[in-house]
Amino acid sequence: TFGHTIQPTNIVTSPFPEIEPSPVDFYRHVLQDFSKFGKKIAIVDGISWKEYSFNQIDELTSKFSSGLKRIGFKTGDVLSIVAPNSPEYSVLFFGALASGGVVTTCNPTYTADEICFQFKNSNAKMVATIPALLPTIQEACKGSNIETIIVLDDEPRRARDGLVSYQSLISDSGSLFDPPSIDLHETAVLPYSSGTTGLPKGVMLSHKNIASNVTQMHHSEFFDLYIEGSCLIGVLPFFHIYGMIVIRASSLRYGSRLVTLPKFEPETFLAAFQNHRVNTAPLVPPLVLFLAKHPLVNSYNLSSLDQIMTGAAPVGGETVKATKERVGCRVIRQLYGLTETGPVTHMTPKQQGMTKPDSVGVCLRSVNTKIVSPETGEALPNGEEGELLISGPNVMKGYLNRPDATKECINEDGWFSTGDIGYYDNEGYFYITDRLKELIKVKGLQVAPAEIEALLVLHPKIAEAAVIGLPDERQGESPKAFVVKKDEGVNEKEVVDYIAKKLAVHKHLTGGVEFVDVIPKSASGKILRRMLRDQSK
Ligand code: 4UU
Repeated sequence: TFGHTIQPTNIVTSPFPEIEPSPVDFYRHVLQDFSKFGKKIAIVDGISWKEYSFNQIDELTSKFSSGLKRIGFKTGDVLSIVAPNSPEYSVLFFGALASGGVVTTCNPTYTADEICFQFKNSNAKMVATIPALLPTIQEACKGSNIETIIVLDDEPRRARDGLVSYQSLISDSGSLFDPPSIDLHETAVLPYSSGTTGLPKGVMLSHKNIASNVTQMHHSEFFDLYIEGSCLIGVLPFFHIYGMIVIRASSLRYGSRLVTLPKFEPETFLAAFQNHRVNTAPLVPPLVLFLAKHPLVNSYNLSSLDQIMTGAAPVGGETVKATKERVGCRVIRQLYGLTETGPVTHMTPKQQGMTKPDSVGVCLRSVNTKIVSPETGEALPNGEEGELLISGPNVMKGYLNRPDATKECINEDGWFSTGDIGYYDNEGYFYITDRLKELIKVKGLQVAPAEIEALLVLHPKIAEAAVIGLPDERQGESPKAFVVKKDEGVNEKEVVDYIAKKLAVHKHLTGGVEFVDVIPKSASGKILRRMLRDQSK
C-alpha cells in the first residue's frame, strides 16, 4: 500500500505527490522535449511502416500550422478531424493547436447526419479527412459553417471548391508559424460526450485540463513511458479522449514510439505486436477479451508485451487474469476516466497490478474522489456504494453552450458528478459497480439512448420509444429498444434497419426491439430505464 489516502471527511486523495501545473499551452507542453528526442521514431504506421521522427513531426506541425493560417485559419477557430488513426493525425492536431485553434474530433465511422450535427454544434470552420470519406464529409458540410475541407492525400491538390490537400499545406514555407500565447483556461479540444443525460455535447477541455492529465498519469507507479524504448500500440481511435490524450499525447510527450493502426483487425493487430515489438498496450475490454480468447493469438509472438491497460468500460477480474496468463505480460491493470475529466482519474498502480484485478485503482496525482449517497449527497465511508464525484485540475470547463448541463454536473466547489456508481476499500482502491446515468457503452464507445430515441419517435409508425443497454460479453453492452407502436404493421426488422441507416455501427440496435404497450415513466416524465433493464434480465 502507499500510505493513507482516506481523509476523515471521506474524501479520498492520491497516494502520490501533487503535480505542478503546466506553465505552457498544450502544444508547447507536448512538444517540449522533441529536440531532445530528435531522430528517434515518434510514430510509425503499423501496416505501411511509414515512420516519422520527433524532429519530423515537429517540422511538419509547424509547416502545417503556417499553411493553415495562410488559408485563413485564425486563433480561436475550430478544426474538426474526421479520420482514422495515422501518423499524420498528430500533425493535423498539433498544427491546429499551434495556430491557436481548437480541435474537435469526430468518429470517422459516423454517418453524414452525425458528423453534420457535430460540425454545426462545434461551429467548426475547417475539417480534415481522408479521401475515402470525402463524399460523406461533403454531405455533412451542408448547412454547417465549414469553409474548407483538408484532404489527407499524397496528391498535391490546389485549393479549389473549398478543397485543399494536406500535401500542399505541409509544403508551406512555414513563414507564418508563430504559436500565440494562450490563456491556459481557453478550450483546446472539444470531444463529444452525452454526459449523464441527453444528446452528445461538446466537452470543453482547456489547455490546463489536458496538459495536467498527461502529467497526472506520469509516475513510476502509473504510466512510466519515459522508460527508454517504450513502444505503444495506437489501435484505439484518436478521436476518443483515451486515444487522444492517454495514448497519443502521452506517447509524444515522453518520447515513446507509437504504432498506429487505422482500425482493429485481428491479423494486423497481432502482427503489430510481433513486428514492431510493442511493449505497452492501452486497450478496452473487448480487445482484452480478444487476447484472452481468440485462437489466432497463439500464432503470433507477443513476447515483447510488458503491460496491458484496460479502461473505458467495465472488465471482470477473471478476464484480466486469463489474459495475463495467456499472453504472459508482466502487468495488466485498469484505468478509469471520462471525457469530462480529460480523461483519466484512477489507475491501478503497477505494483498492485494483479492483486486487485476488479479495481480501477487509486486516485491519480492531484485527483480527489468522494463517493456520495445519491439520496443525501453525503460523502460515504469505505465499503459503501454511491455516486463517484471527482475534483482536480483535469475536470472540464463545462459543456459548450450548455451552462444548464454544466451546472447539473459541476457544483460550486468544483466537484464533478460522474454518474457512475462505485465504492472504495479500506486502502483507497476504487471499484465501479454500476451506472446511474443513461449512457450505454458499446466497445468502450458512447451510445446516448436519447439520440436513438429521438430518431425512433420520428418514425411514422412509432409512438414512443426507450433505449437501454443489454449486457453483451463481446461488446460490453448492446442497445435495445422498447417501442410503442403507432401503426400495427411495424416489425422489428424495419426498426433495426431504420436506425442502421441513420447511425454509426456501434449505435445499431444489436440488442433487438421489444414492442410494448407503454414505456414506464416517472411522475415527471423521465423514462424508468432501471425498470426496463430489470424486465430484460
Ligand atoms: C468501468 O471512456 C472514457 C474514458 C475512458 C478512459 C480513457 C483513458 C479510461 C481510462 C483511460 O486511461 O470516456 P467516456 O466519456 O467515453 O466514458 C466514460 C464512462 C464512465 O463514466 C464509465 O461509465 O465510461 C465508463 N468507464 C468505466 N467503467 C470508463 N472507464 C471504466 C472502467 N470501468 N475502468
